[in-house]
Amino acid sequence: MTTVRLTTAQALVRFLANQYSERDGQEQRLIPGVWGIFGHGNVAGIGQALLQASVTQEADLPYYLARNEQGMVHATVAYAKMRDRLATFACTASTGPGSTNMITGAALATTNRIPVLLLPSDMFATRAADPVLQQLEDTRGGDVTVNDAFRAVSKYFDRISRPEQLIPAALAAMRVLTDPVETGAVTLALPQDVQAEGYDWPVAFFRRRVWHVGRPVPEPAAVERAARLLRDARRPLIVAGGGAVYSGAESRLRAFAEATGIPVADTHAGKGAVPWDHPCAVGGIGSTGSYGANELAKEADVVLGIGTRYSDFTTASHTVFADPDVAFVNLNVARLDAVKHSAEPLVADARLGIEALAGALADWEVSPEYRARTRQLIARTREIEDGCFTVGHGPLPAQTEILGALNDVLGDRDVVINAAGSMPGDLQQLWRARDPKAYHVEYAYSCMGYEIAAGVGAKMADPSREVVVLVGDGSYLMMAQEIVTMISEGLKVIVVLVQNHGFASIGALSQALGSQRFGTKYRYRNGTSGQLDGEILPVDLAANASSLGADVLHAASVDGFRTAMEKAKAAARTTVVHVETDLYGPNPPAHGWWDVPVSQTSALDSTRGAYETYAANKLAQRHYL
Ligand SMILES: Cc1ncc(C[n+]2csc(CCOP(=O)(O)OP(=O)(O)O)c2C)c(N)n1
Ligand SMILES: [Mg+2]
Repeated sequence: MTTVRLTTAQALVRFLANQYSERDGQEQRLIPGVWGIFGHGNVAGIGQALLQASVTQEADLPYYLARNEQGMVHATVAYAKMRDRLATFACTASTGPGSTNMITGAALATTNRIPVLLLPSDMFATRAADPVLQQLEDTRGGDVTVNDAFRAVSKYFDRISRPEQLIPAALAAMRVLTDPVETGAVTLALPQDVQAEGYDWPVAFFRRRVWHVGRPVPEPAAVERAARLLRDARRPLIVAGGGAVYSGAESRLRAFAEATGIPVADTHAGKGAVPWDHPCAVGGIGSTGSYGANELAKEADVVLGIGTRYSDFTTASHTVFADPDVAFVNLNVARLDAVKHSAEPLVADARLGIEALAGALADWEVSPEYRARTRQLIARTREIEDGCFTVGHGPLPAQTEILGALNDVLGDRDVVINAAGSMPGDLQQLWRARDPKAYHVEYAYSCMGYEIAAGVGAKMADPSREVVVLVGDGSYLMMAQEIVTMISEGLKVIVVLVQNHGFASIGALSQALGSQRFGTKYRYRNGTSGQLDGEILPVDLAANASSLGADVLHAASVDGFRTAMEKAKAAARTTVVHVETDLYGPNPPAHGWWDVPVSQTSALDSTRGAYETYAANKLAQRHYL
């Protein structure tokens, strides 16, 4: 056997540079680069290996420096999401805090089912100098380290305590990353001494490897059963989720909807699979869903879920589908999702599954009355949306007016990114996406701090698109530092910073649940009440963004915002558009419920009142059995 002597880290770098993914005959690099922040643990191991690779050109694996380890995982998720999960990055972090900073990112990746390869550094395998700086000393066991916390949020975890363990572990990692069912965070913990240890590696370990990303075919009998259910349906509804986008099923989905007349509602991850103005598109569904989609969901007798995991926001906490006899057909590559709500499962790739259903239902369509009903609901929905865009609120604009203006000024291929706060809900109802990559809202983990870091990854994934990060002041304060990475990497991103001095989202939720917006404003502590409801704080987030290297534009009105956006689009550098909006809305009218429990017993009138409403709403909640 021909071998080559390398350190474990050098071997890993060489291995990663030779991995490819392939779907439908199209190959691309699976891991085209490595994000990192160095410290002890990786500076001399992976750090040396990456330097050597770039100096000697023995491996093509560029290195990108992030400012926060959580941020680099978010950037990686955004990149992989834009690339339909066919490419991702590796992320290397130093021992202890550097590594555990990645855990939130890992959880986000796994929740969203997006591949990321995490390489936290770990304690000495030899334990020669224990306890080393940043080492958790656990009296329960000598092999416990902080990296064990990754196990709960990783789809694959291994600790490489000897160099040769890397061979099976690296292969397993690639298997999981490229498996549409299994994918998520993959973590290989790398003890710092093992990273630097030399070993004679079989040369074949480094050969070019192509990981075929499959399209599992549906079982003919399952197609038959699913088609039978749909044929009998009088008021069917499609719920399009992220799986429809990741599998590239958009054109099939449009054609299927057109041919059958089944209306298509979308989740955050599925928005844009069918363009907003398509005759079958009825908009977002669920807790923050649109009027039309939720009305159709109430009446639906058969729901065809395509690539959806049915989160509580999608089902309005199990209330949106209200027909007592509603039945489900779930087309999903993951059996986990296919069987949800006692569905007739169609376990398959979304594109192939739709093709099969289209074939089986070629001579079938919904009634003309149902098509008319859909048209009528779409028209009413449009009126509601247009109303949100033109409320004429003052003196500060309403957020919905800003979103309306943004919708106007952006092109079909421009990407909007968002994750947490009041914007995801507003966007799910109001955003008019024509392209599935144009709507990039992370709403599985809804992680504050994703937005700006994700802007970095999305722009890297497709530099030909304008990337627009929508970020609230709360999320901005949580993680804005990757603006510096945009500047250093020369990535032009537009950041729309929506300043409302607190949490519009959780404030409104708190109010609705009887908690009186307690602790949801960024205010001075009030000497009289003792609460955080004093004067507005003298923070200047625009100055902060400017200090990080971005160009900054201010907008004080909707028209001013349009002008600023035109300038930002014309700019070559990362530009932050700072706009103040009213913390109190108005936001779009709610057409769905979200189950957030209210205290059953309370000394406060507001809570007692909210509990009565809660208990009444709860009556509509059901299992779909
Ligand atoms: C990391 C994280 N912490 C807490 C939350 C809970 N949370 C959801 S929205 C929100 C407030 C967001 O504030 P901001 O970004 O200003 O948006 P706004 O609600 O004002 O639109 C909070 C605290 C979260 N989603 N993520
Ligand atoms: Mg805010």
